[in-house]
Amino acid sequence: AQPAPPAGEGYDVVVVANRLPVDRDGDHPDGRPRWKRSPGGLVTALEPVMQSQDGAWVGWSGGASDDPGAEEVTEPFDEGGMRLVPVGLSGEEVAGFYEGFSNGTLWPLYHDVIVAPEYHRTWWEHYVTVNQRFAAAAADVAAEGAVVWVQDYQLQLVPAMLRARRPDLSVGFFNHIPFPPYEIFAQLPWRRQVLEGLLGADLLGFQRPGDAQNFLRAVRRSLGLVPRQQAVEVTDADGSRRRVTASAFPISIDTAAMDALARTDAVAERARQIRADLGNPETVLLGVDRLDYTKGIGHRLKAFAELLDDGLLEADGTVLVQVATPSRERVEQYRLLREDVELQVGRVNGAHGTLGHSVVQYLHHSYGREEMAALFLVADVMLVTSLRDGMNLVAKEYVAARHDERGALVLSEFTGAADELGQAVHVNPHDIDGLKAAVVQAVVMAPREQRRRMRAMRRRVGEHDVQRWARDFLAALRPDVARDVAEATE
Ligand code: ADQ
Repeated sequence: AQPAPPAGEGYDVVVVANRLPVDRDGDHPDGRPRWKRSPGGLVTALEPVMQSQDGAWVGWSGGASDDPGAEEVTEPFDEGGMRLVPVGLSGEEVAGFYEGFSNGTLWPLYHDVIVAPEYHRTWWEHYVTVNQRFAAAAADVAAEGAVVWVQDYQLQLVPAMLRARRPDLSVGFFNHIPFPPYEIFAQLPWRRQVLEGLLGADLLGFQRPGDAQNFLRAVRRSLGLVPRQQAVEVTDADGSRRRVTASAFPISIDTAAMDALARTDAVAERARQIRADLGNPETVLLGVDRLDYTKGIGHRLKAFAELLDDGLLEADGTVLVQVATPSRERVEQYRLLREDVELQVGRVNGAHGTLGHSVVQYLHHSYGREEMAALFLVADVMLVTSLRDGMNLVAKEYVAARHDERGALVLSEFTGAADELGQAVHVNPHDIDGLKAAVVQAVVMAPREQRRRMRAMRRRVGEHDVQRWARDFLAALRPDVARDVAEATE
């Protein structure tokens, strides 16, 4: 074990995540790297916590992969009121730890094996090495008795590695993706090591109660520990006993910020312009996803194409806008997916488009928050058809943007969001006929019915925002720190 730093040194709250909360944005004239805050709710939620508490964020700067020319930043620096501690990865580690074990093994395994996970011992070795590096970096900056909050599936070994180095810390872990049923999880050749890694935490947070149950069942089946009331008792190397709790903390969005943005004149004007550019169609359907095989984009396009074929949707008056953010483009499965989706889009447009009118507008870009808010306001029907999704924030963003209480949300029951948004039109995306019926139901939904459903969903997302998610997790992990944050940010 590494000794705790001398009193008064180190940071009281440390977040450990695969990525730092900033993206490289070129250089200052004097050659120092310039940073811009990355979009995303996690940063927004944790910023007040970090700023009120002396916070540090440990993560990979992403330098080597995004821009092969850029030199990786390795020295800690201050930005946005927190200490940022970069963890460096070699090219081989990016391939083995990130593209390999994280995105080629764990991601498909934890999403119902939609594509086949690959098991490679070299990838696992990189995963262990890199997790050690993150744990060491966090152990170095954490103050005596600090709270360390580890994020997501790339870092499942960090909790135990951290505890071995620094038993004085309170360690939390949040899994942003599903935790699979044991029958699937059991495929993993390193299942024991992963469970033991996670059990280094005091509190394990999952998106849905079902994910927490899956985890506890895996612990029982694989390690023979018997859970009681969402917790298991573990014995550490020094013989001391400790309780580990696993429960659901459904993540959310910065609801007030999305609501306020969608109410601005600039966004309203942009929404009108987008609709006009689309030819003022009667019905606009929208999909917004990372281009990922978990999102069910193919199922959505198939249902849409059949509705046009059947004449249940009019090609003339209908546009499907599909925004597909480029993602993980160096992983083979993602390249194949992109080809499939683009082929499908071409087919639908070939069959139903006319000169000057494409029925599918396919956009393979990333957009700013304003453009996203405008798109949400344009969308009469929002399509979220994931085959499996930890939460799905797009569904919540759509609801938060619709201050006019209009629009209809078609939502896959395989998302975490479906647990909370009971008034959406729920679908099983594998059932193409059911999906088609749900799309039609959403397209013809009367304004009164839209309003009734949207109001209820807006109430839920309004009350359960990402700030509350962070507060609830922290309160369960360390009530004293949660109280300090509450007082400082009042
Ligand atoms: P993701 O799989 O990335 O997240 P999601 O929850 O939908 O999925 O979040 C995507 C975010 O990216 C949203 O905020 C969305 O607005 C934004 N986005 C998508 N396409 C964009 C584009 N073209 N331009 C700009 N922004 C875009 C993982 C899990 C989810 C879980 C989250 C959070 O897979 O299930 O909800 O983490 O825990």
